[in-house]
Amino acid sequence: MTDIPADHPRYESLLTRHRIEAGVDEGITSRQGLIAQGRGEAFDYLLGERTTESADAAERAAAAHLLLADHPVLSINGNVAALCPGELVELAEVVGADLEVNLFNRTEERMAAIADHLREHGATEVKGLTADGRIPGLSHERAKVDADGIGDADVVLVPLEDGDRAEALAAMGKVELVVDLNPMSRSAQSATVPIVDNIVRAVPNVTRHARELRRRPREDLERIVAEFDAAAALEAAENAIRTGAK
Ligand code: PTJ
Repeated sequence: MTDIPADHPRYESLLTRHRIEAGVDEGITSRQGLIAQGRGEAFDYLLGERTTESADAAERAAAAHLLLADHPVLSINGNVAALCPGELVELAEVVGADLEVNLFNRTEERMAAIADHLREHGATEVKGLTADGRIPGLSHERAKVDADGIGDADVVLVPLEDGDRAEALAAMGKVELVVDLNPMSRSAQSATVPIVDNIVRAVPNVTRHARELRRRPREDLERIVAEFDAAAALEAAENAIRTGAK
């Protein structure tokens, strides 16, 4: 693999791409994950590869939801595991969430490889391998969840999710925090909180907000959640793509 010079104008983007390639080589990321990454990169390029003001507000609202939750769960797929495993473990610790491996293209080998990878990055418990729960309305493999994980969660962070599954999870009545660079995707459209930002920037920023908010009274968190407007966030993201607005 060629070294990327740190002064390359798209250094971060190329580094992220290499993490996905390594994920495929290690059996963590699916080959379809490469295509998903390409789609994401195109939107990130149009967004200026930065966290917009509206994405930052969504990340703050997501942090408030996670802190208010009775049982928050962070759903991990093959792309997310390759891109920011340590950052997800840290967020789970700060908000007291479970980590659950939940794959679109589920194989036992990838489930185990991702769970091991998360443990190597500090996770103590990783859910998803029991698979004794189901998401109603989806075909067999894609529907599998842990009954005491996503099955029981009231708030779920679902990054880079297929639209179909995001909608099915939302239909279960869960508060769904979606990270997706495409504001027009069905996942972003069905989210309680759509975060239109790159997962590598979004997760550390949700953690930063959670650290800042965790000592605040419950009423403050409830107000942040109530004031968040998902439709306005999607509109602001689309506007940022079209006009370059902050
Ligand atoms: O590991 P698996 O088997 O669960 O499969 C995961 C993928 C991502 C392959 C699967 O869920 C899939 O096919 O997803 P889609 O339908 O391609 O959707 C992925 C969405 O995530 C697209 O809207 C992309 O724009 C967006 N996306 C891609 N990379 C990033 C991203 N959003 C935020 N950060 C990224 N780095």
